[in-house]
Amino acid sequence: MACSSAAHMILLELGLEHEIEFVDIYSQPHILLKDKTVYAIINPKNAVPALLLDSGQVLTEIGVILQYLADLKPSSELLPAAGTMERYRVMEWLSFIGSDIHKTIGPLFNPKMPEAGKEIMRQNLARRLSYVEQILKNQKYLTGDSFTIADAYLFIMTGWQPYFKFDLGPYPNLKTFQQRIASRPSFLKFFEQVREVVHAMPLPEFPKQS
Ligand SMILES: N[C@@H](CCC(=O)N[C@@H](CS)C(=O)NCC(=O)O)C(=O)O
Repeated sequence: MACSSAAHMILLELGLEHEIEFVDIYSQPHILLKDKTVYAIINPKNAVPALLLDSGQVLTEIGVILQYLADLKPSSELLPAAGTMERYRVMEWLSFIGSDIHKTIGPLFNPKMPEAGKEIMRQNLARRLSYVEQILKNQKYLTGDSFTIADAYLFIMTGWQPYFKFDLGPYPNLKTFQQRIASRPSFLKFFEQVREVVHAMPLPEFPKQS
């Protein structure tokens, strides 16, 4: 259920042929579940996702991988054409989710992060999600009424909240957005594919939060 799940969902959304390798990012070093290959050999930055292309090149960074995939099938309309203002709007969201939401949530998973630091992160997150909540008041998705790769990314990020006990109660529009995407065939198929792995690898116990 890491951020890489957004790429997995988009692969299914686009119907692109692919293989998924699961990575245990709780083990040190991180390893591939399949054969215990040390993951840093594939991505020296040691973070998922990494996309191995037919050319042999490895592409990393979720915001870029999502654009790369969507550009393979422009007819899917998951991402407007390069150079258009609509495209920059999606990129604007990808950047905001990546730097201001994703990296605010990450520390909440870290058992070594002091509670006071986590509280600051939760406050920052609340401020940023309030902005998202306002946007979703009058439209179904982040950039309007069409689902894009940015929605998949936000969906995976905010789907983490039961794990770090961040209450989505004050964000009813965001909750509706979550439910809307959770009923997409791509998510249902994704969940079917990861269910066994997720159940076999429960997340570590997180310290209780006030
Ligand atoms: N800059 C990377 C960050 C990806 C990232 O934070 N991945 C997390 C999972 S959501 C991870 O692999 N963490 C393991 C680690 O940092 O050791 C991106 O945007 O793709």
